[in-house]
Amino acid sequence: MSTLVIVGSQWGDEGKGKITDYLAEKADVVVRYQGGNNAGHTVEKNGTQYKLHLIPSGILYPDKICIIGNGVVLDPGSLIDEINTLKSQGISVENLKISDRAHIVLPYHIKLDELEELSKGENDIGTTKRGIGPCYMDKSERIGIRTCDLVDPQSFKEKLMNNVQSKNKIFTKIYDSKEMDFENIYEEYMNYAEILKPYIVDTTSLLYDLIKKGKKVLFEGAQGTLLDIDLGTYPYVTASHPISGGVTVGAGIGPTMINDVVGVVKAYTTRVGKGPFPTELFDEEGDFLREKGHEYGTTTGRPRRCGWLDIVIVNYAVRVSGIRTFALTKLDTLTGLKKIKICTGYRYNGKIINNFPASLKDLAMCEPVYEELDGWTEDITNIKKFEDLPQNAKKYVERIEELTGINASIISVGPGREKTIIRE
Ligand code: 2SA
Ligand code: GDP
Ligand code: MG
Repeated sequence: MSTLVIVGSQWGDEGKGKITDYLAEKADVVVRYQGGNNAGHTVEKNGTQYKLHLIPSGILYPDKICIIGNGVVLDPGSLIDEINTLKSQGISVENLKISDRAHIVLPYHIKLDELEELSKGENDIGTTKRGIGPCYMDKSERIGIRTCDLVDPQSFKEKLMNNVQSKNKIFTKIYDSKEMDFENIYEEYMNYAEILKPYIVDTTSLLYDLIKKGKKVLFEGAQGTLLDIDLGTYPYVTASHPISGGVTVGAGIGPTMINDVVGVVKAYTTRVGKGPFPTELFDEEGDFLREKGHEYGTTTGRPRRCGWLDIVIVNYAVRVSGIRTFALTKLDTLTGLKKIKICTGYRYNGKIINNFPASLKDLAMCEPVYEELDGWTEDITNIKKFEDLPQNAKKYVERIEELTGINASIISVGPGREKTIIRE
């Protein structure tokens, strides 16, 4: 049995897509287990960039099975666009499988996401406005509509009718907004059902059989540890479980079937959306990271907030996801900086703490404690062996390893597959 979880160790956009695509070469199956088309995973092959939102980052290999698990919230229109875009780029989606238990995102979820954000004013979360939170809300409220309902016109009609009626009350009475039209949504989604039907299967039994047969499976996390609804910087989080524990419920397998966890760590930190970010930079060094690292949202295009690497956060991710090895990405972005800082702890009430606090009030009182390392100027994007990296780049990686007790077994120095250093 060989299964590996690929989890984001910060606030997302660590390069999970690149690492999943890289590791998928030696795998048989790639599974998404949470989130929806809020995610934007970029994969680069032979200079062409592919932006994936719902489809697992194994899709560029024609022989890999790509599974959208039950824990994903699926916007059918967005998925069909993604399928069509991939097909137009010559990528086969024949091996795509969609869980019959995945909840579907409906237009009223998107409208609610927009209205809720607007009504929060200054206190908005900074969501991607893809309807993700409201869809998971319906799931918890037990009024959600799943893919198995979508392909059952009678069941879909009844559930949709009830939901449109209740959502319309919210739109008109709470938000003073317009009603949505049931017929339009029904027709649109019946078309989607027709297109997606062939892909919809019981993915939990499929996955179980594949693992039992010894197939190699990757579980591709979306977003990151600090965006987890339970363990992230609540309420500035997404509505799902990006951490490795999310795999069991989101893919429908038992914890005994998970063999290993790799944490994807960006060599610095970014965050898109609102919420605390202790090592955020507001100066030209922050701008340097944003421009050199092209730190703009893959889904929304929003500029990402940038800051130094925060070891408190990374160690927290190691603990809550059981990370055993790192894939350290975007080391090349740091090239050219004279000095590079690493946050090794927080100063809180005159003491140094190393644990990430639950309360945002406490977090606001935390001041990062930095260690400063010398930078390097040499281009590292074509380096294939760790030994060949500039001395100071090696020192930076080794210091991260010392501070976390975890080895960076993969180091990424560029967006392409070939820009990857593997350490034996
Ligand atoms: P949501 O839409 O309800 O999940 O938003 C809640 C918070 O989760 C954050 N979030 C993300 N953070 C980083 N990357 C994400 N994907 C896109 C990307 C983001 C984009 O790859 O760049 O394009 O803006 C992602 N998805 C959700 C979000 O910013 C909120 O803080
Ligand atoms: P994900 O959501 O974790 O998959 O990350 P995104 O795709 O949203 O953002 C990561 C961005 O960095 C993408 O544009 C990738 O192509 C790019 N990227 C990934 N690894 C590297 C790397 O090592 N160096 C550089 N320069 N870019 C990288
Ligand atoms: Mg992303």
